[in-house]
Amino acid sequence: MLYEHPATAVRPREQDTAGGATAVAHPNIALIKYWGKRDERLFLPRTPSLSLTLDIFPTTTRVELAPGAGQDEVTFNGVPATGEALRRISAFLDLVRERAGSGERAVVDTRNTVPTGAGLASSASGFAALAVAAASAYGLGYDATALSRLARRGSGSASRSLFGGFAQWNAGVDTGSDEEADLSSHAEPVPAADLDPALVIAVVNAGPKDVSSRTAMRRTVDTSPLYEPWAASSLDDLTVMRSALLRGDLASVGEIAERNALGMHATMLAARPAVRYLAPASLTVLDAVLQLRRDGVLAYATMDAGPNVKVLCRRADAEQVAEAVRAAAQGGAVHIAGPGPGARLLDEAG
Ligand code: 2P0
Repeated sequence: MLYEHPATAVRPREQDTAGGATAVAHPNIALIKYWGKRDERLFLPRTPSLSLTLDIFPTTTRVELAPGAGQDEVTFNGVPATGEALRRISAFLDLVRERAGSGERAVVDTRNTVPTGAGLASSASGFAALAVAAASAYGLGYDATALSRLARRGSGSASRSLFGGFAQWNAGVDTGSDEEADLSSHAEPVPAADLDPALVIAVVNAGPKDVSSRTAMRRTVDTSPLYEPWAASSLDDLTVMRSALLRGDLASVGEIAERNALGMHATMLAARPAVRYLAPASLTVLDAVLQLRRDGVLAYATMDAGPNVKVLCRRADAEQVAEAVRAAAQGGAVHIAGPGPGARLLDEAG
């Protein structure tokens, strides 16, 4: 072992902060879904989407420049990333390096707090945290809007996790210019009256999915006869939901979210070959949500590219809703989330 003089054993603080940064971001759940790209390279969506950023399961990511290293080194919860996961992170860092005019590789340490096998996607919080940490480590000096655009290039839904509470990801303009499209496609906060919302997440199946959302949305756009009608109605859903949010009308917000999600699943079921994420237990939870409504509780379901069901309700009703869906979720875990903060840098003290 090399002897280190005590004075040099601890790296000077300035050196540590100059080429490294740590960021935290939370997942978001779309109430108006992002389903389909019009440009796969730039991650431009077919339609705008609207989400709620959650206050649970944050991802914390540290990016440290590694002068002289030949390649990026990435760990997820301490386990080295390889293959496609490593390639995606490295490709994203290439974009950051291109903008920063840097050739330096990085060491990326990502910690996800989603319980193992919770069956909840972490690409939104993951790429939002990575975008914020990498932009800072490479000295890009981006504001939240620029960071949202950047996060979009890692995973579309990550663009929304830059903002807390309700956020809309704009599809962006189509003028024929890539630059104008890129600049205009980012998320922004959505004004809302106080809805006191909660999302009750019923984990129906925690296993990995057969078809990735990226593949499934591409297949849906390419082959589903129901895709265009859903995309058109999704634009209307967005407009109506924004005014429901403004007047604090949780029942309307919930109704629109539920029909938008069911419609998205219908587009996939009609794809060729069909993509079916819903499991028998998903339908049992949907039945429980209907029963809650019959009992006078405002509860509305939404589902993403998987069998788990998220139920929008009032915070005050969340425990009751959780109890009802727990019975229906056939042994799966149930989590209660509220509105959470946007992605942010952590100072060195954490
Ligand atoms: C959403 N989903 O709006 C929709 C609803 C899943 C269903 O965004 O290809 O992982 O990385 O841009 O963001 C999941 O898609 O896809 C997603 P890419 P992403 O939340």
